[in-house]
Amino acid sequence: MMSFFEKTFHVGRPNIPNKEKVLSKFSEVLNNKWLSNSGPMVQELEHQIQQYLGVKHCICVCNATIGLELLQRALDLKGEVIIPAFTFIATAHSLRWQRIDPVFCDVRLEDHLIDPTKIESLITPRTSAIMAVPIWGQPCDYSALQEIADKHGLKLIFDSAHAFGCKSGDQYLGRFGDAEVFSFHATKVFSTGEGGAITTNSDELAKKLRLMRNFGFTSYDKTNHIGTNAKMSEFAAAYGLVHLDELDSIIEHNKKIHQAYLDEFNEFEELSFMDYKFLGKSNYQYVVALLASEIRDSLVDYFHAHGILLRRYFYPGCHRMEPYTSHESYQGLNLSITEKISSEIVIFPTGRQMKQPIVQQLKILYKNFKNSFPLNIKSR
Ligand code: T4K
Repeated sequence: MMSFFEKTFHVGRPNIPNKEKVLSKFSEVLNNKWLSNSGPMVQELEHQIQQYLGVKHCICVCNATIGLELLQRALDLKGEVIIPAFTFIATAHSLRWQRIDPVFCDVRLEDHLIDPTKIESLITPRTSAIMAVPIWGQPCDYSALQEIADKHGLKLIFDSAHAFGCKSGDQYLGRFGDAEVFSFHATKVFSTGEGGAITTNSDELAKKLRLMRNFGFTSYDKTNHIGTNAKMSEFAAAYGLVHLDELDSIIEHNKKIHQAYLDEFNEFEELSFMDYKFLGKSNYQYVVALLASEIRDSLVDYFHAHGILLRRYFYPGCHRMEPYTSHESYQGLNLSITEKISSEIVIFPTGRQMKQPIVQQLKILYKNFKNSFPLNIKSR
């Protein structure tokens, strides 16, 4: 088939920052002869993130999945932890990797966030924490979650992988609960290639996390904690320092692209784009749409055939993936909203690869899809 576009568009295509500046920073790393173990680049990045988010401590790590595991260990989580079923599988796996059982809670239809009204019935004597996810960079219902956590003596942490640069009201995410974990993966709005950070206002927790990130060493020959190697390299931090300077302009660009999708696709009743109209600020990292489940997969296939790599994040839902789906304790779950969203969701590309005229072209491609699709597309 002749491709509609000359190049391929990816969901998650990195926004590469100024190349000369990146290479110059890499050169500094080489001159420093300091490549890892909390060197000057990591320290500077942590300092700048603390300033940017207005949080007391930022502990950079090698990726968010390891960051989640490190945090769960530092807080001594055990037994069961309640998480949303609608999230990337790393949220669940980070727990199970440490033999903690994720307990899946359903989400809200309107914003895909964990539904606080469904949490209390899932709490058992084995529950040690709630780990919520500000999905698509939308703030969670922090006061409701904190109230439940306090009432039941649970820790409250956030897998904020999507939410760097987002605000709830006038507060940047990064200061809620006991701690939050961000992802700086290549596909994220702010990136260090691979990487992530744990942010917290607790001095004690931050101190423990810093030690545990580096094998538990307190001095050359002494450890006082079990630890692992979760360190970020100096090259990753150097890239991050350049990227951070460009973050606000990337978010501005994403915002315009998001608005172009809303405007261009407005005429299609059956395809609805999420509008980030919450009180606060979005990073517009994900362009999320919902489409009748009977045609969602055909749309994805059609667009892929034309070089537009739409994604079905997070189909089919964590509870429908191994090792959870086959395990008896996850049988008979009623997670109807998670299942509805995962069967209808489709993510469109954004970031610097996208320009407004390309969104207009995508609209034409969508019209062609509708014309070629044999079924009558009804509104959702
Ligand atoms: N919690 C949540 C809620 C998360 O969403 C994530 C990660 C995590 C925790 C864990 O964070 P990390 O441990 O990764 O820091 C991607 C990302 O790998 C993952 O970080 C992200 N969430 C997830 C939502 O998406 P895949 O399997 O979809 O990625 P992949 O390899 O298909 O790449 C996406 C697209 O980007 C492809 O079309 C190729 C393109 N791409 C990718 C890379 C890496 C590029 O053009 N350049 C690149 O360098 O998971």
